[in-house]
Amino acid sequence: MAATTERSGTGLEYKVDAAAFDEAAVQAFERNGFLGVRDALTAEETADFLAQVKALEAETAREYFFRENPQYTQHVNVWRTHEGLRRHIFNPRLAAIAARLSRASRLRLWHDQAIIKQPGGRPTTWHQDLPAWPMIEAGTFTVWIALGEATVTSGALQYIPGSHRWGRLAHNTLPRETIERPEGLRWLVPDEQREHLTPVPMELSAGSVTFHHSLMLHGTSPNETGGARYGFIVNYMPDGVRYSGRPHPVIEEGQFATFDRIEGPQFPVLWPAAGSDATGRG
Ligand SMILES: O=C(O)CCC(=O)C(=O)O
Repeated sequence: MAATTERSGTGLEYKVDAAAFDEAAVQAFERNGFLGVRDALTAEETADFLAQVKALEAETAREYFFRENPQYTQHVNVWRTHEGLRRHIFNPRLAAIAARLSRASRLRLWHDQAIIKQPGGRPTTWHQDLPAWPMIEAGTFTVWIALGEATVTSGALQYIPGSHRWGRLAHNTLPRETIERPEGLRWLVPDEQREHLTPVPMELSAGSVTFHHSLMLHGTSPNETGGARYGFIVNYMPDGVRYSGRPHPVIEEGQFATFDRIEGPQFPVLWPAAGSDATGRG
């Protein structure tokens, strides 16, 4: 795929080669806290990825963490058990873009998850990721991959630009009914930001992706369509991020002491990718 610097009306970048993410693109990511990339996966990759995620749904005996709630279902850390999905999760092109945007020289996998919003799925409540994660540093971040079309009607991600610079916010102190509504956002953010809350929806075609910072405020509308919204998340972690002591499903009890670096074979290095050169084209 050719890399271009064209911009669409939705603010998505068309750049698909890490080398095309110049200093201005990196600074835009740092300023806004998110960046969409159109057609980051090929049609073949997306079709194979989606077929494998649909196969996960049909499994009866799961050897990975699975959770279902009124917002979505999550199949977590499937890279450990599903060889065919691992190649998409370890995709060196995505890891190269992640390394470029984060300016990290070495990135590990924090965890992965298939995230499926069924028809009628409730809004994903406004939140930041970091407060739910067991990390001291805020460097971890996400790529959300659309495996089918994600629209406002089906529950596309929405962001509050710049909110990653507002610190850790206390969404756990507000009930779900409050923070699933855009008005509820007002009670989460610093007082001086209350009048400046304009969510930016990231409508994505299948194979397009959006990256966001771990302190980015994000949520979704409900899925009002008749079909499931299929997304897949890869969470990247710069090497050296430390454990805060908070329990988390992908960390075993006693695996780390507070302030230990989160590392080891359960958190594999995705960048530099095995067999690639430092530009991420390999
Ligand atoms: O897919 C969703 O509905 C929510 C995803 C999310 O919260 C995330 O990417 O951190």
